[in-house]
Amino acid sequence: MPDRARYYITSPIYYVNDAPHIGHAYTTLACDVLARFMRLDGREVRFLTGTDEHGQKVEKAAALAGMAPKDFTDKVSQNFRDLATAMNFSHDDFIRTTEERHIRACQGIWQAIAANKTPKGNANIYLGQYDGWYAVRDEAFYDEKELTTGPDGKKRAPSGAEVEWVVEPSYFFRLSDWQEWLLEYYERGNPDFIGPTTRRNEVLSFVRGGLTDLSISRTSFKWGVPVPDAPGHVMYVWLDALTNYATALGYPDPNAALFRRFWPADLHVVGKDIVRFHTVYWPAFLAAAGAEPPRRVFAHGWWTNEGQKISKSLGNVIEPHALIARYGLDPVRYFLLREVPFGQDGDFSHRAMVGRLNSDLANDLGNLAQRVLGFIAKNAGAEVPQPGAFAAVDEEILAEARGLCGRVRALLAGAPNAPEFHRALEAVWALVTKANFFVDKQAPWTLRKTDAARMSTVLYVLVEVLRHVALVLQPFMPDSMAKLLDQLAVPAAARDFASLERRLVAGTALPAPSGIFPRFLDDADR
Ligand code: ME8
Repeated sequence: MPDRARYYITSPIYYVNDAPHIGHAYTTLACDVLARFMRLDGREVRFLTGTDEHGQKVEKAAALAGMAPKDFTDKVSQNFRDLATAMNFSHDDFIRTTEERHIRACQGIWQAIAANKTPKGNANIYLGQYDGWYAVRDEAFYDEKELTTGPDGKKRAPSGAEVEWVVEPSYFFRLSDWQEWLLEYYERGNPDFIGPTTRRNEVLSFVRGGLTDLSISRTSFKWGVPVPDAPGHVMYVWLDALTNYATALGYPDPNAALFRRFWPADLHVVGKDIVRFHTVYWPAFLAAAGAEPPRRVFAHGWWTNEGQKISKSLGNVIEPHALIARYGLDPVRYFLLREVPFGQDGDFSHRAMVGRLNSDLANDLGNLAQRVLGFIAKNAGAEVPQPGAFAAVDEEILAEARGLCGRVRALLAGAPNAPEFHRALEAVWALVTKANFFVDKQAPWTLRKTDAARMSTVLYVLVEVLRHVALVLQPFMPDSMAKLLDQLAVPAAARDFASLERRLVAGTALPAPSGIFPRFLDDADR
């Protein structure tokens, strides 16, 4: 059973410097599947996504496009909303950091941090001067020791981003005073805070290595949230961006109903590039502001395209709308979460995509549904068959079907490695494979001539198995599974996970079946 009645999940908010690509779709897709799963599982869910619109990187992109930052961000943010619609995301809120509610939240968190002391009794914020390296692409400050010098003589951050030397007056957050507090939090306070384990280990060793104070205001440009009572200072874009997770629940209003209901976040899903911001800076900012840190941050890996890094300059950006048009939405959703273990890097290739579509979806699941439902339509009165007494083999596969949701729940929500989408889908396919064997072995087409009552029982077992599979797969492939559940005549009110306990009612009329996953034919196959 879920450990809490409520569930708050967030995706990163994406920079509006560029068009959305498959990487952005991937992270929010993972959140969408979890949000849908938890809703079906009876939890009250809040799922947030949105766009990150301040900072030097966006200001530069707007200038390059010859547009005022606000006009530019309006336009690009809309592209992310369109992506969310095209991907069938079920977010409850879409936040933009240029909204008034967010400016208020940022200034509120700043004031709360400033009003409190560090665990060592010092002021959390002090005025100083930043003399150091900054990478606009990452919107991140780097220590000299983290940089490498390329053959072109330019210094680069570990991400490959170019850095520039910055000298400017700046407010600092006394992060150095939070080092022991953070280590205590990772090790004892909340051992499940960071997943997967590889990332957890990296963060631990980074923090053990010592933390330097963090510059949290900039004075050399204007596109940001004004620091309260500090003319000329705008907030560092990461303090601004991270605060979005609180803004969306009504922070800093102490009476905000959503904040009281849903804080702290159950899960921030992020890419591995932004782990440090979410697992070092964010819990420290929150603790300094007197708010509870999130329960868990999970960092997934990086997609490449046909073996190559995805980048605009290489011209190989995978555009989600094009993928959906080519393969269909649900196959894309399935592929992204099935192909690569969540947390590891993965490669997108046309071949792998078509392999999954044709083999897992069209052959295994599509074919199972089609052969069972097609057979019933033709030979068993086009209605839910009447079962007789179940044989041991029937009981066995039915028990496996009844246990499916629990197995998937453990893989999606049980620490330490959750969410493990690929293993959850493997668990579903283990049952699909078993059901296909069951059809072959029981051979209803033979029973039709020799033992009609047994045929009816076998078919009943199969539609029940299909019902479990379709219900549990809804979060992954909502449209296709709605279609399959329609074909099983499962009423809309019986599609949550509590309804897994029910059974199909013999004699219910079944509509004419039609294929759910057409095979993908390459031009060469046509
Ligand atoms: O970092 N493979 O925004 P961003 C997998 N605004 N995921 C990828 C990817 C790839 N090739 N490319 C991008 C920011 N992503 C900040 C976040 S949150 C408070 C602020 C995904 O537009 C991945 O989730 O650069 C990564 O963390 C995110 O996009 C970065 O998006």
